[in-house]
Amino acid sequence: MRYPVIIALDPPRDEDPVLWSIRIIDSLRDTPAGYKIGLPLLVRAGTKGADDIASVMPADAIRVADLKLADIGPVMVLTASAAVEAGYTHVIAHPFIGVEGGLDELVNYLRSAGAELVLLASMSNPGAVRYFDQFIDEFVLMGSRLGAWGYVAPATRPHMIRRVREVLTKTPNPAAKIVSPGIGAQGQRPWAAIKAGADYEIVGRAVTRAEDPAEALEKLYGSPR
Ligand code: BMP
Repeated sequence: MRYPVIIALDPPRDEDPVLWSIRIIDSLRDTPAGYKIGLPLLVRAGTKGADDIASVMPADAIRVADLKLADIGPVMVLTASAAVEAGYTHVIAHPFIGVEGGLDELVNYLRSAGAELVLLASMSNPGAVRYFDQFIDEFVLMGSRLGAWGYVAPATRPHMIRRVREVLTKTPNPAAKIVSPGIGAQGQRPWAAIKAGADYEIVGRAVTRAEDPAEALEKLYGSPR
């Protein structure tokens, strides 16, 4: 891993999602820390396609299934297990559904499958200020009780990343991971989230839509630090 970056594989509508993703992974190989797939890929490629894509990722890559789960426990388990069985190691869920009959069942499943929970602490879109940001402390404390591996926090609002890091210092796992989208296409500069306390920056279009993804990543992040 050369860059603390997770690449978001969101295929454009006019591309074959599997071929498109494999071309990008072939270009970047193990320079990013990991790769993230989400619904744009899954609904087009299915779990078979997601499995084919996971199988070309470097063995030690973080493989995030960005399902943004928000359902009753048993249904989240059905969805998450499809992604985990396709080779993904980290699953993103919404916190606002709460623990009982929701995230508790998801966490039990993930633990039994050797996979990790990533909870949205807030989101990168401007509208998240109105609702998500109001509950960020509670969501982080909830994640801590659940043993979450990490949190999504917005690179577009670095003070919210600092806030998550601050709340984490009051928990048994202050070194929980923070992953931050919002770099490039959403306007934030590379390294801004890392400087605010994130562990990984999530980058999609600024790299994946470039003619040469490897060159684009290098241009954004420069020499490794
Ligand atoms: P891009 O760099 O192209 O803007 O992609 C950002 C990625 O991060 C997308 O896959 C999006 O679903 C995800 N994401 C986000 O942009 N904001 C959030 O708050 C949470 C996300 O998962």
